[in-house]
Amino acid sequence: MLYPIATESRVVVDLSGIWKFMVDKEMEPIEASQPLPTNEVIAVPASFNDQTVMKEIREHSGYIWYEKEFKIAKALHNERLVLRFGSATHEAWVYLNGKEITYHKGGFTPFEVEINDYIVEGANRLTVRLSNLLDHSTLPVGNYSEKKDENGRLIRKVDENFDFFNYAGLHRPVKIYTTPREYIEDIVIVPNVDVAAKKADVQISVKTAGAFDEVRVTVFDEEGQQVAQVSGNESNISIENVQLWQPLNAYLYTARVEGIKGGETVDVYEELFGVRKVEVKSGKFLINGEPFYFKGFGKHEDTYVNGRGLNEAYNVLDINLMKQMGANSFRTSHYPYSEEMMRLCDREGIVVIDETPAVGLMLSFTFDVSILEKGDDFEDDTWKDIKTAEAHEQVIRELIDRDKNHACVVMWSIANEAATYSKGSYEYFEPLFKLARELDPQKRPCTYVGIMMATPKADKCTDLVDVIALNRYYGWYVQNGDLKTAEEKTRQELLEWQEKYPDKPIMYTEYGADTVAGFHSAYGEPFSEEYQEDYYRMNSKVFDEIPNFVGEQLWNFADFQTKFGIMRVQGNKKGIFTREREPKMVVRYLSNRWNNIPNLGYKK
Ligand code: BDP
Repeated sequence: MLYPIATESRVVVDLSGIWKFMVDKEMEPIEASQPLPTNEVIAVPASFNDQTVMKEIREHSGYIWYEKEFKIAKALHNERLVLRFGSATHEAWVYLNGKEITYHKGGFTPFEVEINDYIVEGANRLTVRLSNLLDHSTLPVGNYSEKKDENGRLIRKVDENFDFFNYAGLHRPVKIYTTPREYIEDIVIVPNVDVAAKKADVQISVKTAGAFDEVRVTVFDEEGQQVAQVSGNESNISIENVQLWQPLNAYLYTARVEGIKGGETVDVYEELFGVRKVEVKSGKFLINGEPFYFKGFGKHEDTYVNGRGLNEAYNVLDINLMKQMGANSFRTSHYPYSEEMMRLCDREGIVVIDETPAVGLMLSFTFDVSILEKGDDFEDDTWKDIKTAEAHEQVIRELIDRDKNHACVVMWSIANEAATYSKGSYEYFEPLFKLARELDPQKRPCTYVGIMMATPKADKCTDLVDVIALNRYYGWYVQNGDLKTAEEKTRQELLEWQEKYPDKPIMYTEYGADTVAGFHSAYGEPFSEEYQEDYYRMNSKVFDEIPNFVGEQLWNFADFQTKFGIMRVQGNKKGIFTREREPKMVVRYLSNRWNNIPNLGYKK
């Protein structure tokens, strides 16, 4: 799916700004045929939750309505008009001038609809009904319940089966873009690189709607110099002396695609792409033929006021903080991030592990791993109970369709902390991995991020992954305050993985300790800034001993909002930055470590 951009043939109208807003109390029906009966307002894009000061709105579970009027310039009425949502969390019914025109389920991927048939001259009324409900069939997974209050009103409740606040709303830009009636529908770019020869063959496939006499593809380098020009929906261009896209040293070519008819360019779209090669070989993760070492983070889209809504200033700041620390990568834990962030990472050379919103696929939880390790047939209710396969398949399709051309994406993460220690998990995941591998034109490595209980003995799905990605909390959730034992456990488990799967690279995709900024302890007690630093020093030491250990992505980049609970003090405090992005003490240690670890060739 193409990102909406303005070109010589396309116009983009941004519907960001102030919308009408109301929470649906479900007392009486709200008719989309009538203007929304409210004077409340809300900013888009953003989560609605933290813009309101009313607890019952902030924590509302159920339906929410948005509305905005817009006009379309007469000059555009003959163009194809497409309404596009960057995301709508989690489920959306869209009405234009009172008519339902589209529906989408899944809160982190874009969707669009042609609106020519519904547009009127003058004011158009766009109404969106959203649901923020989650259950055992959705991604993420929520525990849904309902009850009646004393007035007989239905109260719905979602108990997040995951550790982040269930922010909702129109989180990403809502735009109308135009194309000519005959247009470029999609572009697929697959670079094949011969690193030694400094040469690349780039396959470019163009999907068009309509009958063009010619589809012309012209590739430009960053200086705007033409590199190649070819014709056809399926073409192959060769780039000599190719400039590679490297971690923290990005280089982007531009493919200018034109649909030509009667000698005229009817439609034009420009897609940026990087040329790089990603492989997993003999326990190494190679980028452009060299062993890459991941240094970075699990993140969240989470900022004050905006909640999970797009916040481009924070995106830029976060990447600048990463670069200053010598970090080179992050994982889009635990859902696909905005397209704006992915474009920024392409341009900044930030390496991304791109994750689906499959989080919470686990209906039992224990740190007592001994019960799992007794035999091969541990089974909990997860895979009998959970009904997420359809949503999972849909989001894999949508995510790969959206992000397939991004140079920054080097691996897909199919899920975070699923019950892969339970019987039934392999049967659930095997078709999803197959699908992802089939769909990805660039054939990137795939993984899932494994939970602590899924030890080398207990995990049932490791055969499916290219990289063993582990979330481990030795020294925090277990052996809390005892870093000596935690160190032994860490070493022992990593060695066990390496021995069992000598060809699979191993990395940490989470490890961390809750730390209250400003809390100090002469004894290095848990929650203090001293403990956080000691914890990271201990882990680093072990990482450096393990040859196949190819990366450290800590948890979390910044403190973030979660649901309430006795384990959380206004959110999760494992950030190495506060939610405001003030550094905790450990940032100095990690900056020093990471600035001294090369991106490529650290562990030859
Ligand atoms: C892991 C989850 C992550 C949590 C983290 C934690 O993947 O979402 O925030 O642990 O407990 O289980 O801090």
